[in-house]
Amino acid sequence: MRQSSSKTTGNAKVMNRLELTKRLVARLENDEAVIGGIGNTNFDLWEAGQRPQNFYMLGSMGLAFPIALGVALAQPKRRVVALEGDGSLLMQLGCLSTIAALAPKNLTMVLMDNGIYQITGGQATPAAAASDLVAIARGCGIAESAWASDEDDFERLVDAALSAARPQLIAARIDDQPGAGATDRDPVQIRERFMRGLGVRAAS
Ligand SMILES: Cc1ncc(C[n+]2csc(CCOP(=O)(O)OP(=O)(O)O)c2C)c(N)n1
Repeated sequence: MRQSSSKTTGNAKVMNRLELTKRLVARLENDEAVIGGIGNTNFDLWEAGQRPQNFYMLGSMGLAFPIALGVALAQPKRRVVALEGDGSLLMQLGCLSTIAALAPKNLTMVLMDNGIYQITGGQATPAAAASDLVAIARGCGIAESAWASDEDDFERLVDAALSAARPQLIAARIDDQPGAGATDRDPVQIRERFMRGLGVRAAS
């Protein structure tokens, strides 16, 4: 029997990662930590304005949400936001169950879904054809997971997430544009700046 695709992004508008990242950063008012995933989420976070509370993951896919989970647990009074690409999340889907089980009150996940591995040449991800990552997140136990229907809806979801009491996942369909900025390729400097930004390292 032929099965129809279970992908249900509905009428979600195709948006732009940099535009959404700028809108997100503009709504931060309380020294929130922001974790950018490898590659494009990182690059657009950098371009949206550098902050000492930003961490830019280099090298490995799928670690933005797990790193953000650690920060959220370590600093429960601080809001933590993580930005990740769809291909990277697919590499590390198990983190969604871990996050649902630990249920930090202060963690917001933003998924930038272009359906491709843009930075390595635009290969289609398997999820693009068949899987709905919001449905997967809900199935993992992150009940408050939603597709943003457009930019205004994205901002509304961000505002709600920043005062929510359960982990949130906001997914956005995005175009195939590469990231705009380019982070420093210096992991030690990135880590040290972030730790100072979070107040766990004295300024030197
Ligand atoms: C574990 C691992 N596998 C493969 C790579 C090579 N790689 C780096 S970025 C990337 C694609 C990332 O895709 P996605 O997260 O969807 O972001 P996009 O490039 O589409 O913005 C790949 C395959 C890597 N860095 N780490």
